Amino acid sequence: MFTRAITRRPCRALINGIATAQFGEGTPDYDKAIAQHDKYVETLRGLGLEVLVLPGDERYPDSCFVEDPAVVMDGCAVITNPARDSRNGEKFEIIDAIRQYYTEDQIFHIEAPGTMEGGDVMLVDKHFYVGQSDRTNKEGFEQFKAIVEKFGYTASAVPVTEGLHLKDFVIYLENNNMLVTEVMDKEPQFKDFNRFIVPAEELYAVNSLNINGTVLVPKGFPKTQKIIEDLGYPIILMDTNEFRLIDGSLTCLSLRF
Ligand code: CIR
Repeated sequence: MFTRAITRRPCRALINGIATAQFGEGTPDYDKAIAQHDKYVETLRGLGLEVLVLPGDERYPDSCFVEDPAVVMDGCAVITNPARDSRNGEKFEIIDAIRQYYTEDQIFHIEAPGTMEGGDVMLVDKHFYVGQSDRTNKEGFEQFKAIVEKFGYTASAVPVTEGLHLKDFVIYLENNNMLVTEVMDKEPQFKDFNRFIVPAEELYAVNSLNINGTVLVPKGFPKTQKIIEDLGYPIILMDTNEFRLIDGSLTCLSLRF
């Protein structure tokens, strides 16, 4: 059960966020992004979460994607080491927010040469699946595993061969249900889950977000919406179009705990 979330308002420099066009091309519109972000925060609050909204930080175009510079869990927070130069400093800016909820002995750091971003980290019960991607390397994974094992968690690495982060290609919904791409459907570690394949043209909608039983789903992906509705989850459709243009999706916009 989540009770809290940390978010950061988009900054005007958002238009310079890293973009691979994996979910479509274009430049985000700042005013629309702010409106979509406000709605996201309002939605989390409507689902009962206490939401901290940090101010926009113009030094870091991608800093509204707070999921990447930290990983939070019961009793422990890990400040990551984002792989891209333009994002690496975000790890220094998230820490004051983390200190509002965690004591110094609960806060850990991924150190170079390890790299890690939270978009690669997926928790299922007490097990972390960690994407080995362009952004999270083996060293980052090993450091993370050693930290979380002290708190009763386990961790395993999952190869991410398709694009940015693990959670762009697989999302755990609860009750053993998982949304996957064709590639993640074949991942041996996921064989015992109930896997639902999101069609390639709706790739962006894999990254739907379960908040205490209600699933936030990006607007405009009817097949994925139907999969989730047929599973019996109440859903809320979210417009995240401006974030999509720079590879940002629903989970990226918050740290939930
Ligand atoms: C980046 O490339 O780092 C940003 N433009 C998008 C980050 C998305 N974050 C996430 O999926 N957790």
